[in-house]
Amino acid sequence: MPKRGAFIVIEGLDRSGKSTQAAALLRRLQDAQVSAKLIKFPDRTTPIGKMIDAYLRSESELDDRAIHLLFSANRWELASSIEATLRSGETIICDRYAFSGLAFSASKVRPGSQSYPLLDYDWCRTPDAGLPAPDLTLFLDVSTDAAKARGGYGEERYEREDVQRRVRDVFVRIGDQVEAGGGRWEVVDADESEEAVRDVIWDAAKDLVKGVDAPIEKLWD
Ligand code: NYM
Ligand code: MG
Repeated sequence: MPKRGAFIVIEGLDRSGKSTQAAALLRRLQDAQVSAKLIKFPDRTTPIGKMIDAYLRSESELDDRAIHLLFSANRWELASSIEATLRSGETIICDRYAFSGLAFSASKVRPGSQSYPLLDYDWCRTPDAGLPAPDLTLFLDVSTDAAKARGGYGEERYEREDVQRRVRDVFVRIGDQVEAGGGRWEVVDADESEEAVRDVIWDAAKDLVKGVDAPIEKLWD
C-alpha cells in the first residue's frame, strides 16, 4: 500500500514564530519534491471562522464556552478534508490545532482571580476528541522576553503577557498528556535564531515526510 502523508502540527504562544517556521518548512518540503500543503487554525475564511475572527478582534463578545466550541467546530469542518489529503499522500503542515484550543480556553481564569480556572480542562479537551491526530507536534517555546524583543504582542484578545504565561503552563501539561498517550510532542526552543529553529524542526520532521505507513490516529483516543 502506498504511504500516506504526514500530519505535522506547529503549536506555540503568540510571537513564537510559528507562521514563519510553518512557511519555511513548506518551502523546504517543496524543494525536496515532497507533496505538502499548509493549513492554519483558526481558519478565518469559513462562516464559523468569521465569527472567531470578530471575537479575537473584540468586535463581538461571546460566552467562553461558546467560543471554545466554535474553535473546535472550525476544526471539525476541515476534518474530513484533512484525512482525504493525508490519504492522497500529501503531507499537511498545520499552524495551530486543537492544542491551542485547549491551552487558550483552559488557561482562562475567573474574573478577579489569577489562578482559579474558569473552564474545566477535561471539558475543554472533549469537543476535539476524535479529530485526526497529528503524527508530530512541534511546540515552539518562546520566553516572554524574546516575544517582547520581537515587537511585543499585537492587538488581539489573549495577546497579553499574563495570559501568555498561563497558556504556556497549560501547553506543558498538554505535552505531557500527548506523550503519555503515545503521541510525539517536541519542545523547540523558539528563543533561538530563525535558522536554528528551522534546522531543529527539519531534524524532527525529515523522516516522517517520506510518508507514513501507520493509520491516521484519532485525537485523545
Ligand atoms: N486560539 C487559536 C484559540 O483560542 N483557540 C483555538 O482553538 C485556536 C486554534 O486564537 N491567540 C487563539 C490563539 C491565538 C488566536 O491565532 C489567533 P493566530 O495564530 O494568531 O491567528
Ligand atoms: Mg496571533
